[in-house]
Amino acid sequence: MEPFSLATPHGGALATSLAQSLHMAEQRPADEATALFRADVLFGLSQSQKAVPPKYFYDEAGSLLFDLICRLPEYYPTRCELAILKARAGEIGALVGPGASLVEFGSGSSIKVRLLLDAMAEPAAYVPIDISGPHMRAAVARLAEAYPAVSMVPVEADFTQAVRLPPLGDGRRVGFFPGSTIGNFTPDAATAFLAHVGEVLGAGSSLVIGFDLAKDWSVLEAAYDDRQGITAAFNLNLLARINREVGADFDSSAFRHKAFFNAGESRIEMHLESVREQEVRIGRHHFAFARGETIHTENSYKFSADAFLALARHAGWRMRRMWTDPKGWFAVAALERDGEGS
Ligand code: AVI
Repeated sequence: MEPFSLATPHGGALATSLAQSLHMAEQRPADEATALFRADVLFGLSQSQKAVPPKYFYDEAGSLLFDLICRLPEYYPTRCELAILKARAGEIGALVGPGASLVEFGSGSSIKVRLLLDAMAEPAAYVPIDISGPHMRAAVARLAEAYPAVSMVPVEADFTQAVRLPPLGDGRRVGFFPGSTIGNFTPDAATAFLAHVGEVLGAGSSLVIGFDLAKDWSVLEAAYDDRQGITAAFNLNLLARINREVGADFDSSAFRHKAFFNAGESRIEMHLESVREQEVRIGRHHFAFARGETIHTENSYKFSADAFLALARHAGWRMRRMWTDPKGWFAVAALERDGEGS
């Protein structure tokens, strides 16, 4: 099996093997999850470019802040993607066919999935996979009321790790990976992840995936540094979480949010910049920060349609359809596993 890199800002460093970790991530006890978090933080802060993987943004507060980000006037991806899904839901439902199970990777508040469930003929099951258990369970409870005929099978797991699906019967499986979360992986990790998704979903599956398109940098930078400071709070919340769960002594007021477009890599980078020289302690570990030094917390890649297609092809998927919003800022693709289907 291919090695599979977690979505660290620099990728590869936390490479793990799917073969080694084929246990169900949702069975991981809380203390084991905390030990992993601590190890990732210690490792990340020991690098010459300090870094913390973006998956740790999403504790309860971070998930709520992310929901607020999605409603910001500057943060266009959610609005553009919703517009595409609304306009194309019928076409997507027809492509998927009747009786399919919908598997959402990183489901969050499970809002966009309603558009697909409404458009699908007799969906059999909805399987949200998310690292933020309480947030996901609240969302699933709301969905269960609205879709009583659909089995709700939430899986509390880190979807960047090896995940095994619960038994879902014989129907077709359709993956759903909206929001351009694929852009939070390095290109190599994105390819490995899409290949992994193909293996998780199995033969005959398809994947509906959203990805953000390259555009004017001023639009991009405003979307990741909003005027209300919500994205800054989202980024800084990571330090509060590290303090609380890992026992660090970060002074959040001594760091500031920084977001910029790296044109060479076609990605927005988010960092936390130290506003002064300082030292941070985690147990017996000490981390020195120079003034202006940063912790790299997230990459958000912006694709051309061709670049995305090439990436998907390397991962064993072929394009069936692709749609964009009227401004051409965001795209949704319907992919199908190579060598299968019509
Ligand atoms: C989840 N992900 C696709 C978001 C993005 O746009 O990269 C996370 C985010 N970070 C800051 N704002 C939104």
